[in-house]
Amino acid sequence: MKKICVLLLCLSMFMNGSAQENASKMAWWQEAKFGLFVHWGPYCLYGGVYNGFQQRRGGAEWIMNRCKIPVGEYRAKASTFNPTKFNADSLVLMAKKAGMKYVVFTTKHHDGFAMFQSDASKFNIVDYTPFKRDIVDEVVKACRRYGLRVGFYYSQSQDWCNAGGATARKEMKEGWPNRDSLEIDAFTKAHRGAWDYNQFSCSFDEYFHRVSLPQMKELLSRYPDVATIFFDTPMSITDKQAGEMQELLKDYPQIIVNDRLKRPNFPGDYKTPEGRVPKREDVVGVYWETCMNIGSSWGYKSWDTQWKSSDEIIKTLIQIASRGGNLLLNVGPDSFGLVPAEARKSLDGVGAWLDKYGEVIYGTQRCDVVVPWGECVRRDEKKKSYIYLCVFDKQNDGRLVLDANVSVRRAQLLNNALSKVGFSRQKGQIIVTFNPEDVKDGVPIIKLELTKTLPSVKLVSNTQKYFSILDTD
Ligand code: JFZ
Repeated sequence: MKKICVLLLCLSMFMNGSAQENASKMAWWQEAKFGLFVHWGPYCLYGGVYNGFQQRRGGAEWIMNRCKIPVGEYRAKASTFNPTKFNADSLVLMAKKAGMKYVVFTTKHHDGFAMFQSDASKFNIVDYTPFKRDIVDEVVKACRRYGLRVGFYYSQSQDWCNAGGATARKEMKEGWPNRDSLEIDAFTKAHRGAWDYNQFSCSFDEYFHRVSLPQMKELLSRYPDVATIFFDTPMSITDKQAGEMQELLKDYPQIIVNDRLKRPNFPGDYKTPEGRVPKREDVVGVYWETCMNIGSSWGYKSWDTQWKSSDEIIKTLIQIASRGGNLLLNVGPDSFGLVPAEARKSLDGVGAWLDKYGEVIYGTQRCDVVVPWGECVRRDEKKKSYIYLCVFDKQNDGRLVLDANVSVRRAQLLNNALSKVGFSRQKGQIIVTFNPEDVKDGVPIIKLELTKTLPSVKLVSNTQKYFSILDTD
């Protein structure tokens, strides 16, 4: 009996230990809340247009697959990639000015082109183009220079130009009106999504050990300070292969890994809902990050018009903070290496707002006070807890009711320190009154200082809970 008690004690100490290690590893990430996603590669040369046709569906970074561009033709296009106006400092300073604390950069997307020098595949920015500069290296150094952490997006399974890489099947009707569409659809059906013989001239396992695993080794050995890895579309990678990839990461225990290496046995450190703010009940007790486009495509789309405004992004940031997550907001640089002006304009507005109201976002916690007129965000400090009331309801008359069993010491309108805010407590509700006329700059935000700290929230990663992430774009 005594031996069992000792064993259980050791186990609980180990579990607590790993939970504590996890919490410290995730601490910067939970504080950061807001990062820049960058999807960039030779697909930007098409801008979502092939043979004069706008691709009919999906992100422009998928154009090779959507339009079934032959490997040789795509490689030839990629060999002209020469983004002479690219400046890593400008990209990272744009993120910093927007209030972003980390950058996640596509080192290799599904097309198989590496944005870094790689001995594992010469299909890369240094060896295959007139540009010859190592873009990943320039981005990493700029992030270090300006104090942002850097993460690598890496497509570990799909690779449409290196033989043996996986190829998710898409029908021609989602690409362009190719007169051979019927024949092509029959071919991709018969060849696991592939549209070019070069794509299956060897096995996936051979590809994985010739390109995928060696490139991850190259990246980790060159940049041991990389902060996060964003794997994507697991496809048919086996647990054994995923285990080999995870084994690589064991030597870098501080790296935060997402949940897309392989499901369900590799849940990673955080969940990755895509393009949306998840339901509260779907993200209880876990770390998570919404990845979202600032336009309508991850990769540069020359005819994009659906740019999110600063106000929309701010509202999304608040909604995500209220549910305890992070926002990874994506830009797609064009063929010159420039971020579209519309994206930069929206990011400038977000940065100006965060300069004033960053305390509502950075380092905050999930708040389970749900209200019909907006969102509540929680902040815990050593001896105090605060709740920020963010009022989205434009028709609000200045009277806010919260079903919250808390006691308030002080209330202030962050938008106007001179404006009076009233509060009272009635039968488990808090009633707050403020003057909406005193708010001239967007979302009214009332900061409630509580008389007591709220019970701490334990978050776990490596959970079995995950979203049904499809292997598609
Ligand atoms: C994948 C990629 O195919 C896409 O190009 C981009 O890189 C994005 C960040 O990740 O696309 C996905 C992955 C998952 C979902 C949707 C698109 N999903 O969970 O619905």
